[in-house]
Amino acid sequence: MADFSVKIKGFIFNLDGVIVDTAKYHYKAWLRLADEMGVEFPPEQHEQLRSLSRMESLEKILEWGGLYMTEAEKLHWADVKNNWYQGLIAHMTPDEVFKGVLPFLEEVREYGGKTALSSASRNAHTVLKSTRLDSSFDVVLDGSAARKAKPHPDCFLQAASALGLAPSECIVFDDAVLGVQAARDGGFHTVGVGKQEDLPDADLVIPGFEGLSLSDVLEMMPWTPLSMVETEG
Ligand code: GL1
Repeated sequence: MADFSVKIKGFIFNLDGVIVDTAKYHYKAWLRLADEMGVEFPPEQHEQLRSLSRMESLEKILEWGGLYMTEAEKLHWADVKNNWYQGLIAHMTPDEVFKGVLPFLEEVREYGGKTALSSASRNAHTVLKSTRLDSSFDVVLDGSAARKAKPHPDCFLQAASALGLAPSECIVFDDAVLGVQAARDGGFHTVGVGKQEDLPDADLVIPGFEGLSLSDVLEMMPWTPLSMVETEG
């Protein structure tokens, strides 16, 4: 095995669009809401909502449409969107976990790495349950945790702290520009999940986990010498 100088012990994952294909359901529900309000919302614009909480997303849509709502109206419409979204995820199955995720998590465990899921979604636990991932992570933080919004690194700092690790010992996997920025600003190593051109600030960009082993990812990271988690004992 290569000479490993950077000890990576923690792996922190975003949920929607990284682990499961739920970003498309969020888009559908937001699109329905935008339609109701007469706001244009092409798919590429959804990029700007990735990583934002429910209320922040609604406020962005209102801003695009130049619309004003009272706090009570916002709460109402955020609820309406959430009901539509919950209708869409009600029948999710384990098949909707992205290919390659389960073997990757398994490999992380074999190497003795710790895992955390950090999502801005308040539905994260429901999604994990219906896709049978509810016992796949050592730590799960969802959108109900009190924290500053991305690009503030709070969500990842809390995850690292719950794992008992320093940011420099962890890799964050995120599919959004804001997520990558938050992780970088927090001192984490970053893997963007998606397209290189969309995530230029990530240390490494992968299209997904299919066909990628943990060592593939670590070897592609821009560190020399390579790094690997330390196994116990
Ligand atoms: C919220 C937003 C979604 C998405 C997720 C984070 O989810 O509504 O559009 O940005 O956060 O991935 P939720 O409504 O489930 O709390």
